Amino acid sequence: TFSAPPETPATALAPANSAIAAAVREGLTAPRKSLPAWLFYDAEGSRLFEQITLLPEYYLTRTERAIFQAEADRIIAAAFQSWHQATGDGQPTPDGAGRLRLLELGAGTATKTGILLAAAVRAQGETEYLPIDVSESAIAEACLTLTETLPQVNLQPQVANYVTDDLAIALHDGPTLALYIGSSIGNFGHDEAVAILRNLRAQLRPGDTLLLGTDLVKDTAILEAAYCDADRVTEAFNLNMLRRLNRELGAGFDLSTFRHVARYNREASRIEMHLRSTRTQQVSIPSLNLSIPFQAGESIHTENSYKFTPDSIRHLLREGGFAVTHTYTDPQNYFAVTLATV
Ligand code: AVJ
Repeated sequence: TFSAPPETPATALAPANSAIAAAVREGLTAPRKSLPAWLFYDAEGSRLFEQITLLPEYYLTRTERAIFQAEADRIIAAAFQSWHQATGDGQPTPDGAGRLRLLELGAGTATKTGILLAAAVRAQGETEYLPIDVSESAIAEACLTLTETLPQVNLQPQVANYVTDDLAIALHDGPTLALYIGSSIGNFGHDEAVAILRNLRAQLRPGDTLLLGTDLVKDTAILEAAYCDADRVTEAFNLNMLRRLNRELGAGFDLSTFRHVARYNREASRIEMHLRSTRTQQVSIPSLNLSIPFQAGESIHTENSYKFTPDSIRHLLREGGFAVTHTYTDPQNYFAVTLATV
């Protein structure tokens, strides 16, 4: 039986905001201010990110897509090969046993995944796809699109947070190809990235594979332009985090007093995004009973985006429990798609 929800005053924070409140309190009261990158993705932030992926400076999405278009059939064949080597099993039987299934961490709207799914369907017909994402609306959109474009794909969506929660993937009588693409792993520092890989590894069996998409170290000017575009879409994306806190926490950020900063930290091998206060000021967040002091020039660190080399990818995967079998890249060596096996 259901009880009526308790009466809540209009000014009270919705329960969904409590994770945001905790993260904001922790990040903005620390000596070096920061906010977690997942706060970018409200409806407006997700829309702005989609716009970023279309920018001429933001080479990541289109480069990874081109790699998938060129290599998808070989990637699917290599996943079968890895399974064959570990288990001795051959191609799927007519009853469907031994079919390759695809699983995706942070599937989002799965726009690039369709290329790999289409290759799997070419190789074996019916293909199971398990998208995992925290955003129910993104998964719903992915499922809607795929149902129309690839009717031979069987969808098993799962709403879960692969960073904070243990994964629970159903057993399967054939190979699994896990996808962690789009440079999503780049938002995490080394230890957290290893933990994510181990969490995935625990759900896989010998001969299963992981396809990892990572951005590569390159010229500083190219990297910084990708995060500081001429149309200032990335600036809007960064500032939207403050707009979100104004709306959802009643915070008093004056957006005109914060500047978008994106710089490549070559020692740490990462792009760092910040919001820099142009003046000394106090920003009140009444719902958190906080007033946050800013000095002129003081910044909030909002994102890290790690850049890799073939060596650093191999080491990270090894620590996570995977061995690299194939590396696919573009002619300019801007982006790497790495296939690794358990
Ligand atoms: C979604 C994490 C891959 O780091 O390139 C794009 C996010 N931030 N522009 C990235 C992002 C600013 C993006 N990832």
